[in-house]
Formats: sequence, C-alpha cells, structure tokens
Amino acid sequence: MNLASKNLISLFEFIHEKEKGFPYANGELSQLLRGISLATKIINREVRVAGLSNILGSTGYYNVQGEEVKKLDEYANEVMIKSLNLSQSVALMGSEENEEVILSNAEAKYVILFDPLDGSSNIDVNINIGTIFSIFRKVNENCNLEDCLQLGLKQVAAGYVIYGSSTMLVYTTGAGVNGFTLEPSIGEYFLSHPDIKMPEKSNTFSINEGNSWGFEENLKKYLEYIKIDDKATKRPYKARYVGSLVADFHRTLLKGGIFIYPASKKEPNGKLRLLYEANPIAFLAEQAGGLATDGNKRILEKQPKELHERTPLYVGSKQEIELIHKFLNETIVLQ
Ligand code: P6P
Repeated sequence: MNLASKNLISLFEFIHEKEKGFPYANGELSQLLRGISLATKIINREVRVAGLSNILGSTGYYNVQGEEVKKLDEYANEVMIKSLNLSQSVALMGSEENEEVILSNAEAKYVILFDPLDGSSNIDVNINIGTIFSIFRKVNENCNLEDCLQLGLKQVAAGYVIYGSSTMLVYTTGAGVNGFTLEPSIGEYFLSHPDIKMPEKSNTFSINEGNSWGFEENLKKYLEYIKIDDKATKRPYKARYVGSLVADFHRTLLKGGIFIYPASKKEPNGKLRLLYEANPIAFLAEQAGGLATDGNKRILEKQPKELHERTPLYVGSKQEIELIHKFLNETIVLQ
C-alpha cells in the first residue's frame, strides 16, 4: 500500500486536533496517551515474536489475583510502568499486576488504571490479547488510592490496544470512539476506524457457558430464549467466545451483539475487574451507542470500594442489553 497516496492521520495529529477544544488541555493528556502508545508498540514487538524469544510460559509465581503470571504479563507491566513514568504525565498508577497503587509524578494531574496484558491465558496459543486503560483526573493534591476509586462516569479517557491480526488502539475522551491501526514498518498508529458506532441490535452472544451450572435462573431462561429457532426474531443467535475480553469486546463494538461475564455460584461477583476492565469497556461502549451494566445497574455508576474488586459485566448493543434485562428483571415471558 502506498501510504503517501492515503490521507493518513496519525494518532498524535488526531489527538492534537481533537484535544484543542478539550477543557484543561495543556498537553498532559496528549503526553499520557503518547506514553501508552510507546508502551504498547514495545509490547506489540514482544508479542509478535513471543514464540521465538524466551518470553512464553509462566514466571512460576502468582499475582495478587491468585492468577499465574505469564512472562509476557510481567514484561508488559514493566513496560507500561516505565513508559508512564518517563511521560511524567501520571501522579498515580493502578495495575492488575500490582497489589498496591504506584506513585509516579506527584505534580501530574492524572491517574491511570490498567491491565497491562489481558487474556494472558491465550498468549501461549497465539490468540488475541490486549492492554486496557482507564484515566481519571486526580481529586486530591496529595493523591492516594481514593483517586483511583472514582465513579466510572468520571473517566477522562479510556481505551485498549488489541494485539490481533493487526494491532489497534481504540480510545475515547468522551467525544466518540476512534480506532487506530499500527503500521509496524513505520511504528505509528494511523486513524483507521473513525467515529465507531456499535450496531443497536445484533444476534451474536458471547459467554462462557461452561459456567452455566452456576448461573442464575433468569440468565438461563435468556440463554434458552435466544437459542429458539425463530427466523422472524433472527434466532437462534450466533455464539462467539474467544476468552479474551479485549477480543470479545472489540468484535461486539464493531459488529454488535452482547458480551456477558455474569456472577455465578463459582464467581459470586463475576470475574472481571471494575477499575481496569469493566469501567474502560463500559465508557467505550456507551460512547459508541451501546450499554454496559452489572445485571442491575450501569457499570459507570458503580462506586468502587477497592482497587481489584470484581463485577459482573453485561455489555453490548443497546437493544440486546435491554432484552436481557427484561429476563433478569423477569419482565418477559418466553415466546
Ligand atoms: P474464562 C482472561 O483471563 C480474562 O480475564 C478476560 O480477558 C476474559 O474475558 C475472561 O478472563 C475469560 O474467562 O473464565 O471464560 O476463561
């Protein structure tokens, strides 16, 4: 492809243009996004050759979540922390891989929560993985954990990088969702998916039904309903489940449908983390015209109580979320 023949807009030209009218714009947010961009390019390089370098497999120890830490998890976490420290643009960081928050530049006005490499159980089998981030303005001059425990509604920016068949950065600052594809030979992200809108309805559902023994009855009724053969209502739905949040959400964002990681007998509060998985995903979903709840309330209105707390997550097309809530709130009769 002759890049010169296309009017390519780089991530930084885009940020510069978009943030001109952004309140409090003094380049710090741009600097922060630049730090994320650099870190994810470095992570991308390692992901792409993971099979050749000694970075596959496990470190042999377990993180605060009790989950096995893969070598690439640890590498991605170190790269994110170093790049954000170098950017001097965050006062505080919260990472899935670190039990406590990490102080950075006390003068900076933003705090960031991130999952450095989500889906790591898929790394060794070459399935899409991703980096997820959520950014807030700090509320305390001497910022502390409380600055990370803000309502999702207060997010200044959020996004993810998906290391898939191509590497894409998708983010929002509250003025819509835009996607940028990495041109690896140049090492730059270019605008490839401007103003992403999630289809209002789509008959694709994404859930790990291996856990269905522990699902609540109303969810089981919904799952029965969408499998009934009824062409008029485009049933049965199609099942798609990668087992990597970023991959399952990216498909839902672009094609519509519903992704569900519910509470169950096995995981009473769900599995996904509120601060650095559900909140950024919910911000993106709503900015693209979709919805995101925990089965009862809007994800963005949940008051976090601790850094690594979990939440059930129902996210996707507006009409699909509204439909499942009719079942969860028992206001629908099986047809
Ligand atoms: P399960 C990956 O480990 C992850 O945290 C998310 O990326 C993904 O959506 C979920 O867990 C998959 O969990 O229980 O279906 O393997």
